[in-house]
Amino acid sequence: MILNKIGNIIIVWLFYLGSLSSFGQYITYNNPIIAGFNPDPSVCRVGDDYYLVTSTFEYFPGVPVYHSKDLVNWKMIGHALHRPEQLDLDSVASTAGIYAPTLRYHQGMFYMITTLVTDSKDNKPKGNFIVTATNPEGPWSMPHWINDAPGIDPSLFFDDDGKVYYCGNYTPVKEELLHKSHRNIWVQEIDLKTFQLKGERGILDSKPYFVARTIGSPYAFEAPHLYKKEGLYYLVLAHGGTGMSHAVSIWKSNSPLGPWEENPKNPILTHRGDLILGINATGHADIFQTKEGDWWSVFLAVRSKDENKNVMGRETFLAPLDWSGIWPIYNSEGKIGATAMTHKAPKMFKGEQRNFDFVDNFDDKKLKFDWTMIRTPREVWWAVKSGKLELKLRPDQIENFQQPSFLGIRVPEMKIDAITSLNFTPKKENECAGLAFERGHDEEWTLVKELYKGKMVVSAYYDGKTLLGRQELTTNKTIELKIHLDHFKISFYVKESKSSWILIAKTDASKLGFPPAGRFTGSMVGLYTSSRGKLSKSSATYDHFELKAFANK
Ligand code: 6LW
Repeated sequence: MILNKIGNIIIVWLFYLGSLSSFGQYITYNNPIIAGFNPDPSVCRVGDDYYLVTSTFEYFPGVPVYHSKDLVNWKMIGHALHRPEQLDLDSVASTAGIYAPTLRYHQGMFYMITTLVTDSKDNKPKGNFIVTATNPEGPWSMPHWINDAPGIDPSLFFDDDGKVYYCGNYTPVKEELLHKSHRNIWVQEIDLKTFQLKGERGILDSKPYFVARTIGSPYAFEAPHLYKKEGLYYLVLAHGGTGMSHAVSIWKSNSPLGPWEENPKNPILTHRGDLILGINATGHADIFQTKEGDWWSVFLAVRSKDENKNVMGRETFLAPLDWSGIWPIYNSEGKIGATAMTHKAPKMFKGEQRNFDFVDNFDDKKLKFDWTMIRTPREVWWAVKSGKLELKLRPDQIENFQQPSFLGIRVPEMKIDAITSLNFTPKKENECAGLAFERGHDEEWTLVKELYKGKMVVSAYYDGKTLLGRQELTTNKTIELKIHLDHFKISFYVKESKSSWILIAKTDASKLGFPPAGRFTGSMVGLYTSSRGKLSKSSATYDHFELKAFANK
């Protein structure tokens, strides 16, 4: 009996040790906290609840809203731009669309402020706008466009005297430009009844920074976020562009409109010149305090030891801040001014961190929030019913600037399997259905069932045109399709009932790894149908989709 009890105690203790960083020390968590394409994170706290938003560019719905109680596990609970009438992404180029959002909460209302970037010559509404909601799951309001608000990366700050400030960046006039990416920061009061700016504009000029630092990254001042602590105003911003030179710096002032005094220890966060840790491009930070009084920061980073080698894009990271002195210090217990793959966890975290696998058996009545489309849908071409997903075949193709029947999931690791089971009878050679893997507008691979010379086949294509391999099917029953990515090799498989996986093609995918600065988005993999330029009445059904992520492999 006593032995039994001791045995139980040992077992429980061993289980608990599994979540400790080292023998008897403390609980840790791993970065990224939200894997896959999730750049420009912004957080707000409401009591014990934390909400986070990220950028979505040409993807719909726009701006996912994540919720967490422990800062480590985040669940998508909806989107701030979830209705087509809120967000016109028709013909928007890849990496245009919705840029860096900021999320704030004030007196029962959530405010999400962001920028819609579209071609300067089109007639669409564009620029900076706010949507509001009393429930972060939605519904969110229609956009309130802000007049005379230049630049990108808007944010809001609620002062304790009732005033609210807008802050963003702008490009100086031509004569004052020191560099093609020279940007300054501006702050101005905003009236949230009319959603318009008022009063004078305060400027943080980056010129002294250019003069003082001939090396480093004085250009592209952006992502300004205002905070107040012990009566002082702090302006945190990013600079150096969203690639290898990305950094976060801070200024302080007695007034939200400046003048601003620079932290002599700037930048407070950067992985510039550091390829060893496997984390680069750290920047675009938001800072917040827990209910318990601890300070934390979310920011974007790219997992890679080499600037060209990342498939996921910019992801959301979390790092501890020590703000016991005047200036906040990132990672004061580790490498100061940096982040790490593993940090000591927030107090609320109990030790179990979710993985980034995704499974959908289509048992819900609606599409799960994780599914993402390219551009704004103008008709409903998907239906979830009786444990199946039905996708209509439409003329739009994934390799064109269109709105294809594609539902994608963010790719969360360098090594993944995406598997689906498909029921589809192509009636004409232009009809196809299966899986697609894409990044931005330039890289698309498709693995589709189609008719070829009167026979049912599964074909793998690059860019919709280059045939990589083809397998004839023996029956017209349900098939399984698999795309396997292993770093920069991508392979395509088919399986008929009872047979094993047949490899159709394996190819190099190193173009997926453009430097992050050139690509704001990340990779997506998911379900795809098309009637390739012609009208069709056909549809395909899927019973199952699964994305298996092989972490750190
Ligand atoms: C965003 C800017 C940036 O607006 O990249 O990395 C831009 N930071 O702040 C697009 O995400």
